[in-house]
Amino acid sequence: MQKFSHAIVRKPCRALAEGISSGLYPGKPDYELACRQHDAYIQALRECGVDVMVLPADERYPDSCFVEDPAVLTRRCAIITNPGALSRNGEKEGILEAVRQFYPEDKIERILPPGTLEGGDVMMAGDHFFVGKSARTNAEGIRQFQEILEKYGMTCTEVELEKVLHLKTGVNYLENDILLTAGEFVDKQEFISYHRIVIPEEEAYAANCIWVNDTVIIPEGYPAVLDAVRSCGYRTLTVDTSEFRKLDGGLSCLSLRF
Ligand code: CIR
Repeated sequence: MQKFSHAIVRKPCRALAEGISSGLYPGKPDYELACRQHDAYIQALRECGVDVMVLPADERYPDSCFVEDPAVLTRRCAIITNPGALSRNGEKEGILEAVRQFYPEDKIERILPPGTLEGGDVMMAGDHFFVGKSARTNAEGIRQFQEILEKYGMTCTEVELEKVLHLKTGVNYLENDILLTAGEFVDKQEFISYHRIVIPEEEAYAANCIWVNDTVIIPEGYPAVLDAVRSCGYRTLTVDTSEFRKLDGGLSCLSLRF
């Protein structure tokens, strides 16, 4: 199934090592290695049939390679978010420029202060969206997001986060009613109607896989997740994300797919 034809990524910058980190995965990212891993990531997206727009590194924003957070791109509109992390808030302007090349001005919406929202808290399941209330995404951001979706005939469900950074840190939709779930999302009422693949604690990071046109891209080094996804019948590709993991970043964070 061909669903995504485009992706937007931004090259990691040298300031990457100064990005926000919870310390869950220790160490500072190595810039050169991060660039090689990022190139491999782009290659994997291309193998899934998407045309990848590669934005230049932006040294002003250490976390700017995580392009998923300043925008949400849907079939019907683009939403420029208002990232809750102060050091990242300005990333929205750079992503707006890129988004303008794909969406007409009247289909570009914005989350405005005091609302905050980051794309990592938004999981798309067809025309329905799950949105995490987190340290980065507040109630007003979710209210605005819901209002925008309604305007375009789409819907959303709010999910209260307890522990993780973003919603998609722990739950990701692989299409076909299948979810990858870890930790606090395994038993969440909101996901009960889906077929849930439960990820063992020691592989929780790999809950953040991405479905791209019937291929699932999985972080390298998570054999239980790889097996589970393969047994659902998906073609799989693996990409090493060790340097992005040190900043709590995963596969979904590194691109906007649409
Ligand atoms: C941050 O804390 O904002 C970055 N270091 C990681 C962002 C990861 N993005 C995502 O989960 N969508």
